[in-house]
Amino acid sequence: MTTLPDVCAYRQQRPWWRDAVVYQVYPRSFADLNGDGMGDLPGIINRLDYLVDLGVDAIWISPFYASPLNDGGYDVTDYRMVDPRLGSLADVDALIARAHERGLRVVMDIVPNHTSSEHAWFQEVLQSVPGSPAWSRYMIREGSGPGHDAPPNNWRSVFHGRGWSRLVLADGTVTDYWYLHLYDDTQPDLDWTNSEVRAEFASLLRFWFDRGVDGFRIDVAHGLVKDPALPDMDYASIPETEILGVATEAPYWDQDGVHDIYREWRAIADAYDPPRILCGETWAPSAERLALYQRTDELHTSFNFGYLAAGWDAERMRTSIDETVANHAKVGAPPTWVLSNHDVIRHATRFAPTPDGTPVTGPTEVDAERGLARARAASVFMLGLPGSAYVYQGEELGLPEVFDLPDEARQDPVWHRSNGEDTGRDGCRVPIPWSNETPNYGFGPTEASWLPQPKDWAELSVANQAGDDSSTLALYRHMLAQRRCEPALGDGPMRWLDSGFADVLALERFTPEGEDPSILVVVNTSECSVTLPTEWGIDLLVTSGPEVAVVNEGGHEQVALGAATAVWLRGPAVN
Ligand code: TEU
Repeated sequence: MTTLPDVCAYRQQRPWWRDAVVYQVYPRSFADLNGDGMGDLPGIINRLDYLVDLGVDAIWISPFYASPLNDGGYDVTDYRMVDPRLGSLADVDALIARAHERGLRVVMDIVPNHTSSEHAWFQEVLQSVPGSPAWSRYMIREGSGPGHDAPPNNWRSVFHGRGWSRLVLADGTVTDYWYLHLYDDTQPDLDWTNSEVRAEFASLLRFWFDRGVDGFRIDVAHGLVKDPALPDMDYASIPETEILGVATEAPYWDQDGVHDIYREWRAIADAYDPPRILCGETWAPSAERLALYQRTDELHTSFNFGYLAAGWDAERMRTSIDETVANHAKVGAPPTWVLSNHDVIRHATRFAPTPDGTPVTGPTEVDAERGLARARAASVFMLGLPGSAYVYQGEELGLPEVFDLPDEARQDPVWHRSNGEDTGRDGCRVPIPWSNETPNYGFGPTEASWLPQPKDWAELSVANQAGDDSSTLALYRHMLAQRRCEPALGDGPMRWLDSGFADVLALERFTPEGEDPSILVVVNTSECSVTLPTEWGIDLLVTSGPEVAVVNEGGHEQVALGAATAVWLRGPAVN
């Protein structure tokens, strides 16, 4: 067993989550121990040493509750039970214990916006007469128009198609009522004005906190409360550039009332010793609105999707960083950063150039090599930003998005609901290649794999990268080890430096006390090599790729930073 080295003494003085690098495990695709082709909790336990060697502080595990898996586990039938295909409650206990022994924290995922339609509460709806108390736990409303055969309003599902489905009871009675599902029609939205719903989720938090879980990532944290007037949504106003269409103003997103729920949850989390943490999957229309969720009596952190959406574009990255840092400072919260997760195209592919220069929003031809160089640079830059950050399983291997999955293998409801127009999110969920051996690269002990892996993944496997100093895995390990012991990194101040080039972002990280060396975090998003100012020195701590050299111009040593490359430089002590 290996244990995580302590973070530097300076950082030990503040709560872990302010600096943490949190590794997202998508459990079905991480490691399969029982050989059924689906990753499981014992598989995660088996790979904890890998995560310790990688140097992350915590793992966040996407849902492993009992579920029919219509939406990869984000459709929960029983929030107190583990999907038997993934393990048992005893496995959760063992996972927490084994992780804690190694110094790793464990964050679970809670899904409060909706349940599965197979959840006992929704089954009760289907068995009872209109207006029964069971109905008031969900967003069920009378249909409009003659015969009530039109939905109550025009809201759409994030997964394409209508956001409402007509309620048909278990005995086949077609009612005048419709239920809201902002996602799949097997994911009915709960009604958070119902006190039983509130009490149940408070009880669920305690159930898992009592077992030792360190915190929760809250699914669709911005969506629980809906405008009670249910006004139509103005879909025409959503900008075309809007990534995923969920960070926009809507009568079902980011309603003020949602903050009351998190005040209640924070009090629950704070009552534990050590206090448990809450992190929102919060899509907000602006950095200002996002920061409100991190007020001192609400969530500890939220995902910062504004930065993810900024892409590989220096100007947009800089604007997002400025807005994020300024707005988080107003509420005293650390910013967070993320580039990939189980819902978006992996950033090694998303940032890749395309033949006609159009952004990668779906299957397309890309320059994968350039994409990987950019992704590595983007990650080096992100992990130097102030606050905490998320790493999605496989990004430390530089995995690309898998665009060419056979249609019959696809499982994402987005694929089915869009009639194949939107290929969905399966391409970022392909099981991890651990070894370089086929059939499934050590994902599990049999040939089975719930999604097929590409033929050329042996070279991207952990086994192949582990001994190669130039690999993406080696880069992440080195970078995370440096980040742990540099007081100026993690949470703390930053200031911009002028690189002299619009496409080269440079910032300085330092401790307010100024006793420690500052760290310069620099990324070149252009396609040309640039020479950095002499004053920045040549003490290279981390380099994202091979195109970094120390050159001597006119007797001064300077760093020449290649295209699509990022570095951390150790600067002088500030003050
Ligand atoms: O995602 C919230 C969300 O709205 C999007 O990220 C969404 O998945 C995407 O737009 C679809 O194209 C969360 C989970 O992360 C996601 O996996 C779930 O499917 C969703 O909630 C529903 O629970």
